[in-house]
Amino acid sequence: MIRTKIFKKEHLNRTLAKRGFVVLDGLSQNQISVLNDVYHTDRPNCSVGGFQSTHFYKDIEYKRRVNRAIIGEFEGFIENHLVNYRPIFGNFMVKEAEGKGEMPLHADWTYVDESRYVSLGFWIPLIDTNERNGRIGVVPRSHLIQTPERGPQIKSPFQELNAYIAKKYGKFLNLKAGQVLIYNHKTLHFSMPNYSAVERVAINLVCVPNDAKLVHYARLKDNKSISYFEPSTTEFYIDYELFGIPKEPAIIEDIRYDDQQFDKLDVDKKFKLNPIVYWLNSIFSSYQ
Ligand SMILES: O=C(O)CCC(=O)C(=O)O
Repeated sequence: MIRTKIFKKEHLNRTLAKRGFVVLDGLSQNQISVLNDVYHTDRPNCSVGGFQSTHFYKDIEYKRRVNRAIIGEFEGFIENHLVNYRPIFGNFMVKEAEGKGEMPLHADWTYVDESRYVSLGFWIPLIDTNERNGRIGVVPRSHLIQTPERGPQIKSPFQELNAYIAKKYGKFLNLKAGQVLIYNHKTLHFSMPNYSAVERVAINLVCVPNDAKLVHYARLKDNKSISYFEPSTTEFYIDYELFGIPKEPAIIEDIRYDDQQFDKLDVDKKFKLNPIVYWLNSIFSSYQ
């Protein structure tokens, strides 16, 4: 049974359950400027000419500082809005100025046993976002049909249809600086390239229920299996190296895994909306 009391406010529980995401006001101007300073202070030089996440930097001390600062700034927010959730890992998501940096449609990694718990992603831009500077988009209701094992190198069953789904069912959110998109980690999302002359820095913070054990899946060996881990501490995420083999804890189990790709018919069936809702969605191109 999935615990449904995630937010203190009942209407937010209903919206999250129905759409897979909610948007709330979050950071003050002062907090935005504190976090901007944290981002810039002693930042390793890691330009990749598009999108980058500080999660994948090699400088562990920088990642630790970033994580501590983000969690520190969100403690009050989490206390005010959520019931028994804890933040486990925060990092910056950056779209370089005039870079390509499109983020294709995806759902985030699995962090908990999703047959019992809901884990949440927070995404917070530090500047106002729009169609030119790397705004984020979500696919409403996609959390209802997601696969439970997601992680590095595990192919999404939607992968071949990313562009189709984003175009037909995606909704852009023109979030203002400091606004918080909170989404079920199963919710499909994507973001646009940053065509503007200003770097777009956003925060991603992972939150899980207090009593949920952490889990991690990754494809490490071959095309037929994925490896299952139970991270014993949140240091696991700080230490993580992009596509590397996690050092701790040891792999608990290799699970047989066959790629499954949905076709357009499956997808349309799964995402099918009531025609009136579909028509309204196409008129209001954004929830903001
Ligand atoms: O920051 C972005 O543009 C994309 C963010 C994203 O996809 C994520 O946080 O998982």
